[in-house]
Amino acid sequence: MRTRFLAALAALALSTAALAACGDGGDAGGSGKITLGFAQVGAESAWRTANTASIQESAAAAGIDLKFSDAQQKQENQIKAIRSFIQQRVDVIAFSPVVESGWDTVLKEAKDAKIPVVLTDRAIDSADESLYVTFLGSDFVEEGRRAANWLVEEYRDGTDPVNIVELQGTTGSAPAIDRQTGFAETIAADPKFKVIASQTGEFTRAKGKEVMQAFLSANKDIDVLYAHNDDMALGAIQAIEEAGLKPGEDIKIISVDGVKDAFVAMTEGKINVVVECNPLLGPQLMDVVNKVVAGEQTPKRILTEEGVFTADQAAAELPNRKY
Ligand code: GYE
Repeated sequence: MRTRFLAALAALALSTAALAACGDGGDAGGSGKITLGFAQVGAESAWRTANTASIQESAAAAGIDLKFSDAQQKQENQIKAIRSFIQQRVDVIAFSPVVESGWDTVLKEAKDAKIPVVLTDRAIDSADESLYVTFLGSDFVEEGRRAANWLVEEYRDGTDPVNIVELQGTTGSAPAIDRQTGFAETIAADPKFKVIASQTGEFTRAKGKEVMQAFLSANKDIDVLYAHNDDMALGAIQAIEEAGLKPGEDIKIISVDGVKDAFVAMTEGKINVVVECNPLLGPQLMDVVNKVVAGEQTPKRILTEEGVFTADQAAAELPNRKY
């Protein structure tokens, strides 16, 4: 009788230990694996498609149970997804915030439920840094500076005004805000550079084309297009060609991301320069998730390394592009 009681006690202790090993979030998948809830922005661009694939593949490779949600570029959908991850008691929540502000309430809920949050790709604007463990992604202000540095160099010798139109990313998103800031602060040193029109193209091809058409009909002398991502630049190229102009020549084009199609356009001389932004964040994210669950320290900011490619480098680089 006594042995049976002790055995039962031991079994109870074991299962309690197994439960504890699942972390504060519990074993939401019921499989003993780490469960990661990921709230993606949407599927607005080739960059995003590559980012999603990287996260899905890396989760599978790391044996992490991934619960994936696509917010279709809507903050309310991301908030819903995060609340549902909290309810399911996942071990870690990661997300790429569609816009910068308005996250404190839901992230406080995650914190109260003791579920760690990792920001990937895009940052939030919050005074409370305790709401997330780390932010993994690019330096978008630096990308804006790099875009402008090419322009400054390209027009170094002239004194004529340089009329720039800007296709911004999703309004209120970190990459749109920061890419505009870095670019503006760099061209401000020379008054010949003038941003004559600036509007959102929501990071999509269709909207990039539509807004470029509007820019072209409202402005006679456009020298340069600065697009916050490749998809908008590729849409704009169609609008420029349909207006009977040569992209890359009549209008110089600067873009950000570095997806394959943009490299193809560079080899055709239609885009002049691309500032790279790496979407392949999956492996680093899984690494962070494993560390967070193991209770290890991670740096508050993890930066991705990126380059700049000009049209004359495009053909050689194209076969190396992974997205
Ligand atoms: O540049 C754009 C995408 O947040 C860095 O989002 C990302 C941006 C990327 O839609 O193509």
